[in-house]
Amino acid sequence: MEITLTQGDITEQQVDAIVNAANSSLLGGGGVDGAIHRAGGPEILAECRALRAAHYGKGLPTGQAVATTAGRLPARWVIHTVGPVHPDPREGAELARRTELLASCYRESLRIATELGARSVALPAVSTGVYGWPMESAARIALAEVMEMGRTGGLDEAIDEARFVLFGADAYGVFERVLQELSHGPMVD
Ligand code: AR6
Repeated sequence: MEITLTQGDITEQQVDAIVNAANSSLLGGGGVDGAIHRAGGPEILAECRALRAAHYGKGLPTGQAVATTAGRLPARWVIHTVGPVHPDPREGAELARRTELLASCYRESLRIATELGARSVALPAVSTGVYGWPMESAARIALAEVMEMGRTGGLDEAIDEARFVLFGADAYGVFERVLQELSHGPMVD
């Protein structure tokens, strides 16, 4: 499995599965979620409502993931995951607990992608918008988790490409630097 980085709009990615930074309600919102529902059309929301009526009466818990159709998007599936809200620094131990939940979003999303047979997956920087997670910290958690899964989770055979799609040059630059560091150690001038 290759980890790649792209700057752009996740709804335009030609991949098998697109990961959505959703909320527990699964009924839409702003940011990536709003863009995915707008571009994908009402079929996605209809499947989300059906999931709420069946298995997720109380909503999708933070750190978990679930798949629906991708509607009109150039992908086969949308995998909805719910990132954690970045904790207030005064909340102490919450940071460790929520860091694990953010890693879990990527783990669960890629596990479901593998179950579906998706060979290429586009991933957003979950929790870095409305949920307030600082980009550098989020990049480390996301990239470390996906790299680890590539090494130990059997993904190397199952998935060809995990493509992080970053909105804007700043986010792209942070992911690029962190990926370089995690792969080869810190950049030296
Ligand atoms: N393509 C790629 N990245 C995007 C796009 C896009 N079209 N649009 C925004 N981003 P957010 P969260 C970036 O807020 O923090 C929603 O209302 C954005 O710049 O979408 O997990 C949900 O319904 C940021 O870096 O997700 C939830 O209520 C990253 O995607 C809540 O927001 C994530 O930002 C989830 O908040």
